[in-house]
Amino acid sequence: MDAAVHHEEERQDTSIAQVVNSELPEVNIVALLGGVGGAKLASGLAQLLPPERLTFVVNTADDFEHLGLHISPDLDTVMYTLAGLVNPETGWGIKDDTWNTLAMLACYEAPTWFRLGDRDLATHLLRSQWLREGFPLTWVTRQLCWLLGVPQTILPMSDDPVHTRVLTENGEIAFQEYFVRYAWQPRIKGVRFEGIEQAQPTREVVSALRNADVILFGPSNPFVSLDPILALPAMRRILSTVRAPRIAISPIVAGRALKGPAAKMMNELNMEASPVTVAAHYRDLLTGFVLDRQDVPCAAVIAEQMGIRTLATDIIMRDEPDRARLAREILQFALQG
Ligand code: FO1
Repeated sequence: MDAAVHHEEERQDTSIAQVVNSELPEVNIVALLGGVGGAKLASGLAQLLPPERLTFVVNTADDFEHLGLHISPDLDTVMYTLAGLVNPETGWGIKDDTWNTLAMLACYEAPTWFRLGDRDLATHLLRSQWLREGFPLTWVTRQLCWLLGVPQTILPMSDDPVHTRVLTENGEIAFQEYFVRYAWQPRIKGVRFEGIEQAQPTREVVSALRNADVILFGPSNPFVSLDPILALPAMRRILSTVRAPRIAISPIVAGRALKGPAAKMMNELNMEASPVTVAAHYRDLLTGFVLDRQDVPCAAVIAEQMGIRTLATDIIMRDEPDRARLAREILQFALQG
């Protein structure tokens, strides 16, 4: 490695150590997350900060009942990622899982479009049993995390059922049907969150947000991953009255989604697939916005038109060191504000 580059990296490492460990030892980070992008950011943060400083508030509107089991895909994606168990190829499910149950289900002509691995099934079996016994999802998630050795706090956004429904050109369908079964091909006309008016953010979520020193909005799909969290009663009011800096990370780079259908959805909803659209979507809740260097012209628009501070950097997380580097840059940016 070039000596100057090495020196620069050393300097950055020292400065984040100062920012995170000595200058501000009491930094509590809360990140609102959903899906694979959110899990990658969580793992970057987990490389930098002590676990007791990290709380991840995760979308549960993707949850659904399948073959009699309660599946919480976004919670599991974050949990498996932090446990070092996630399948690196898909970003969801368990690495080196086997598919014997799925093969047997196929023999019975049961639905196999939602691919449940043999090991992954254990999580759904146990979660479903505990929920049936009356334990809240927050408790179930804490138990699973503890048993898998995940020391950070993962909180479902709510213990109440919320279900994303996607309005397509062919009618309304459940989120996992849209996302997995139909591989997000139907054109969308809108989304709604069934049950959201009756659902409450949990006490744990509200308390984490009130005690946060920095609140991050992960690089997740704004419409189906973060909007369900933000649509919970009182959530927007809580977020706009806390003093902590609130920083969103763009899920869009150069007109394309980092993963999944965010850009396609924007096009179909007659919006430009751009970080400006994402920043405008959260506008009144944000104090800062992180976008990719490739979108640097958008930074000026966001800063000037919305009065939101911006950081342009490389936001594509290709590997573990990338995740830690981005997390570090985001925290430095947040804590400068
Ligand atoms: N995503 C897929 O694209 N295909 C699948 O078959 C699939 C199965 C699956 C099983 C368990 C789990 O926890 C997640 C799974 N996912 C699958 C991912 C998941 O449904 C989506 O990534 C999220 O809901 C969107 O955030």
